[in-house]
Amino acid sequence: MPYAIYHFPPNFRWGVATASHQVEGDNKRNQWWNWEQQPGRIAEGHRSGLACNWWQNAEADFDYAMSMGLTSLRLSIEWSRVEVAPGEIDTTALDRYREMLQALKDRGITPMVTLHHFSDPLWLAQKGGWSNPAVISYFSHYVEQVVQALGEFATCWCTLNEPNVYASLGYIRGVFPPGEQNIKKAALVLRHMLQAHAAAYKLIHRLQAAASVGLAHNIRFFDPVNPRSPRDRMVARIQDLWFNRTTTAAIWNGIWLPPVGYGPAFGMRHTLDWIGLNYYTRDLIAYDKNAGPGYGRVERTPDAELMDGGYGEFYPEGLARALRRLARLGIPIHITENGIPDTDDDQRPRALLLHLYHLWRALQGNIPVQSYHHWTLVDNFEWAEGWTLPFGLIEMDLRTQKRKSRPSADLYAAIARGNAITPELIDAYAPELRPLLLPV
Ligand code: IFM
Repeated sequence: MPYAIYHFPPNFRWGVATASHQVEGDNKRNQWWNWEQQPGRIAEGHRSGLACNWWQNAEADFDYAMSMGLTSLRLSIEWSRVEVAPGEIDTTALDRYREMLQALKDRGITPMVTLHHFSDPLWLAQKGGWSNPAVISYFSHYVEQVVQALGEFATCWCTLNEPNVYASLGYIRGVFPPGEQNIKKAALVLRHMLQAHAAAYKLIHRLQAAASVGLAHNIRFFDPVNPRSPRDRMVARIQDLWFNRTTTAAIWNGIWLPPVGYGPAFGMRHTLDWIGLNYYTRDLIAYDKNAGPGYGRVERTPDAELMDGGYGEFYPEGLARALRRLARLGIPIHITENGIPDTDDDQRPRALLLHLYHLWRALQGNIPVQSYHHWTLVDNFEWAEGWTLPFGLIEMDLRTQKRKSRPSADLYAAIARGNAITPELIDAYAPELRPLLLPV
């Protein structure tokens, strides 16, 4: 019987990731809360409501994270709680975040603090949000307050979560607020976000000598349905440029790619100490002149395995591909998100093992990955999809707030505690992977 253990590096960090609006509850002062009240915006008319009640009791879930042997937790600060009106800081909100970060410290968990994860104060949205160039100085002011108040507890800062997703879903597909379909504006929004990132990077380093600053970048592959078709290849490449390449080109190479800009991105080069990877899936793209912006239509091959709720193709190899791509930057990588929506947990154990196997392969190739954060600990509010896509290792009953561990939580805990994938875990959770992971 072949026996091989997939060991991870000694200081590798295992964690989970969350975002304020998805877990805190009662975030009534941001643009998402408003959006949720509008009919037809969220699947099945769902609302974030009390979410996972972290504002009152994140500590109960921190206990779960600790009991699983996790050593890192990515959470975000809710701008609309901290800055209730332009320039008006609510110190009691900052106190609550200090309390949460202290609670993590008490449990031996290191925080990674995201400063913006999709939700904006309503007052900012009313001023045009990220399409208004003034957002860069508004964001800097907010970041300054947060870093000064929380710097005692955190040194790892993630400025923005997925600016490419924010711009695409809010300004091209129109399924996130403000619900626009305007490519020019999407490009402007992305440009301002990246400029705000660069400004925040410099500011945080001025405020905190030990700071390590990065950004969580969502990479989604766009592969041509027919690799021999020049038109399929062309539209797949356009989507890849817009979605995947503009962000790192600006904040690492210091170059604006169209349509976000043209030529040098002054003052933006090398504004990353690390890059965060959020990886979930890929799309196969076919040329279709009626498909709207980009002329690409998403297709699936008949044999493609899909994730629940239309979340896309199950494609774990993409994680290794994305890591190889990011390795070209030559800086440390954190996997800031990776996960799968799966109510009955019949795909997640295999998904976890396969994604971690591809991560392990990347590590063997000396790709400098320092941590893995699973999305997510507890089922939470999945934006326009409401509560229909359960990503949690732990299931939550929205009505009672009762938590129930899924088998994947035990699997992930065992991997984190042992810092390895063992044959026993493969046999117990996904024996069908034996031929791939333990070949004779
Ligand atoms: O829930 C989201 C998260 O807020 C951003 N990245 C993708 C996750 C799953 O869709």
